[in-house]
Parts: sequence; C-alpha cells; structure tokens
Amino acid sequence: MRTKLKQNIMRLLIILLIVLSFSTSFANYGIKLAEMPIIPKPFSVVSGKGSFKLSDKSEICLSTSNIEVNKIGAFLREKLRPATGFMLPVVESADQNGKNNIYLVLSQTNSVLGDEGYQLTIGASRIEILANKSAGLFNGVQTLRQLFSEKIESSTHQNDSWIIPAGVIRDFPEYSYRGFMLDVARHFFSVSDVKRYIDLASMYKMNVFHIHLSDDQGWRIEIKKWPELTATGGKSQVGGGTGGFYTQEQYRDIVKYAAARNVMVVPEIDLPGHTNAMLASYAHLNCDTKAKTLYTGTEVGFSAICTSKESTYTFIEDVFKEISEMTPGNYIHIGGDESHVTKLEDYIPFVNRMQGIVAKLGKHVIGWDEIALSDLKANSFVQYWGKAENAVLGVQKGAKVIMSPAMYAYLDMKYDSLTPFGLNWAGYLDVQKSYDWIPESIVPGIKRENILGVEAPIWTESISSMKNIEYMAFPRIVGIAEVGWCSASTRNWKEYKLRLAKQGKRLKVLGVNYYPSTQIAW
Ligand code: TNX
Repeated sequence: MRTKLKQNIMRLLIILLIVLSFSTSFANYGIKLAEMPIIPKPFSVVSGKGSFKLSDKSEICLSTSNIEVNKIGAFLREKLRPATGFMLPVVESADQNGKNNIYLVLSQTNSVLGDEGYQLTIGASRIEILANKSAGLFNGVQTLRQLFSEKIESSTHQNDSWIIPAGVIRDFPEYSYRGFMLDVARHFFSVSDVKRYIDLASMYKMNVFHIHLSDDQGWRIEIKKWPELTATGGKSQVGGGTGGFYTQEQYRDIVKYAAARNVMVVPEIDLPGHTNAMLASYAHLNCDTKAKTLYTGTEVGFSAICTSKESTYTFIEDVFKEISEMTPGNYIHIGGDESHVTKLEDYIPFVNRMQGIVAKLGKHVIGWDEIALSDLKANSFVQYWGKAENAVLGVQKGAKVIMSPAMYAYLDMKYDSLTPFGLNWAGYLDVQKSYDWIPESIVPGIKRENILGVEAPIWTESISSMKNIEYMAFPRIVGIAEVGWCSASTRNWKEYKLRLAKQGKRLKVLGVNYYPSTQIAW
C-alpha cells in the first residue's frame, strides 16, 4: 500500500514536471524585470515581487478621452491582439479596481519624465503606464511589448502564458531628436515598405523619419503646381527601372502612420545640387534653359539648379509650400550637400534665401553640414555627416547639430568586405562600431549642449529592395536608437550585445531580414 502511494506521488510529480517544462511560464519563471533585455535600455528598472498575467478578460483602460491617448490604446491592442487572441477592449475608465488591466494614464505631474518619458508599473493585478504627454505613453507601450515573450510579435495566434515580472520602469530619452533617414530617390520604395520601416524603427523609440524625396536620379513627391516633376522626374532610378513617386494622398498617409507611432516626418528636397531629376523635368530651372536627360548612374555633385534666376525661387516656394502644408512637423530639410558645381559665392546667398522661404512657411531648416557656410538663421539645424569643420562652424554660428557621422551612422556602409551591397567610402561599419560611439565625443568643439540628436541615414544607390534595406539597417539601427535614447555613461557594448542577441528572436518573429553578425551570440 505504501509503495503504491509512493508510486502514485512519483507519477504525479513527473506529470507536473512535464506540464511545467512545456509551459513557457516555466521558462520565464524567475526572470526579474531588471534582467529583461529591453532596447533601448531604460533609465531605471526596479524589480518587484511576483508577476502580471495578461488574460482574455484584460482591458486597456484610458484615464482620459483625449484622442491621442485613444489612438495609443488602439495601437497597443493591435500589437497584442493577434498573438494572444485576446480582445483587449479599449475603454475609458477611471475605475482602477479592475483585474489584470493595462491603464494608460496622462498626468502632468512628473517633471523628470519630460515630454517623452514614462513610468511603467507592473503589479500582480494591473499595469500602469503614466506619462505627462501622449508621446510618453507611446514609449511606455513600446517598452511593454518587449516585456512579453517574443511570440507577442507574431501575426498569428500563439500559445504562451503572457506573464511579465513585476516592478517599476522610469524612462526618458537623452536626445529629443532620434532620426532615421531613407533615400527613396536613388531607388523608390513603396508606401508599405516605408510604413514597415517606420514601424520597426519606432519599436526602438526613434521619433524622426527623414525622407530624402529628391535627387539626381528621381523626384518622388507629387507637386500639383509642377506636374512634370513626377511625370518626368519620377520615372527614373539608379540602374534604369520605372522609379515611382508618392501622391499627396499617399504622403499624407505616411505622415499619419508615422504620427501614430510618435514619429515626425522631415521631408528633404535636396538643393542646389543633387537636382538632375528636376532639371530634366523643367528646362527653365537650368541656367542654359536646356532640360537635362534623366540620370540613372551613381555619381554625385554634377548637377545644379540655376541660382541666378528669380523663377528658380518661385518654383522652390511653390514646392515647399505644398510640402509644408502636408507636413505637420517643424522642419524642412533643404539638403545643401555636395553642391560642387555651384560656386560658393552663389551657394551662400542661395542657402540664405532658402532659410527665408522656409521661415515664411513657419518651419525650421535642416541642412547637411555644408549649409553652415551660409548665414545661419536662429533655429536652422546642421546635420553633420562628413566635414567636422562645417559642423563646428555651424555651432559657432549658434546652430544645433544632428549627428550623422558617416563612419558610425551610415547604414549604407558595408559591414565588411563580404557584404553583398552597400558602399564603403566611409569605411566598413560593423555592429559594434555602429553602437560604440558617443555623439558628444565625435567632433572636438561640439559638446552635448550643441547636439539636438542623432540620425542614421540609409542611402540607396546600391540597395533596391526592402529585404536588403532590412539587411543593412538591422541590427545597426537598433544600436543607434540606443545611442540616441541613452546617455553615453549608461551604455556599454559588452552588456548591449547580450540584449541585442535576445532581441534577435523578436526580429525573427517580425520577419526582419537582419544581418546575423558574428559579433553577436544570437
Ligand atoms: C554622400 S551624405 C551623400 C549622398 C550619398 C551618400 C552615400 C550626403 C549628404 N551626401 O548623396 O548617397 O554619400 O553614402
């Protein structure tokens, strides 16, 4: 009898063990909040006792009827619903007693959190994200996603216990401008490609999408007053091919999609160089009034809009006016780079006038570092990419700088000599190098207080598909997102690369074609 009882107990124990080892809650069991591999790393994480479990009864509760907060609630639901299969209704509710709910609370009380910070509290029966502004709630939501197992990112129903360890996260960014740029001019990318890129970058709390809309090889945005820009200039790209452009409706759709992810769109019309597509579209923009032929090569620095004609400025005013009306963000990027065939004595007054035109539209200018040669207006911003003395000159003239040093932040640089596409004029850029740099230590004379933020551009002379964009951008963009979010003193490659290895699982579930660098123990 006794041995029978023993046998039964043994059997029960074995069954229990098998059940436990099959459930993912077992795999998660014991992981503390402070050990979660969140990217970018939050400012502070304090582990608590116990855990929260999302259930089919859970609701997303909003503290206010604010439309922005409503959108964030809906965003969270859309991100959690497919994998969990839970309805997760978004409700306006002051009732804090519901079980297993997620509360999004707007409250202007925490000055440390600023505009984009949040406090995420995970208790046994509730989660609360508290922020001063909707942007902070959105960032809290992005952190929350990373606390579930990577299965949460699946678009199909998954079995998981959806358990999160308890604790409190307080978090806010180091830099207010954390950008990523896509060159849609050298190769055109569809609206859905662009949206995917925005969605992925916003997961890591990047908040500026700079879209390079014109270059020698193509013009990509519909301008009602000047239809040949797209009818002619939109029809080419590097290597031939049909090119393409966004209608105004599509552009507005991109802006709206980005805004729902706390991402501001910064449109760039590159001037006075990089202008062959417009010079092919309208003869009068050329000083000799002869239209150029479309260009499908990859040289830079050979084209120039005619800076000595008044009609050039009328044209630019019209273009910027239409773009400005579609762009709620504060900035218009005027390019200004590599204008090798515009004489300096023409370049400076031209850039001065551009700043006047943009100011009249109520926006601020951003330009590549060469624009520091002009008389910079207050509130013009210099984007450092290549020439340190330009960036320093910009700072001396009172401008703030966006740091995009090509040797650390250009996602079109090859990882190494084996990378099948990309360029290497700024050197090879492996995953460590793209993470292991400090914005305020790059250029002597440019200090922390001179820097608005960081941006990772991807130029597309040699990149023609979204799959290949992903290969070049990921995982480096994830690291640059952390460079922008975290202060240098809190970052450390050895620790980061462990978090990145785990993040790889998430990228896999999302179908991201990331480069499996051997620097990371994936
Ligand atoms: C330099 S960066 C350029 C672009 C090229 C890029 C390629 C900058 C302001 N100008 O026109 O596409 O290098 O890496």
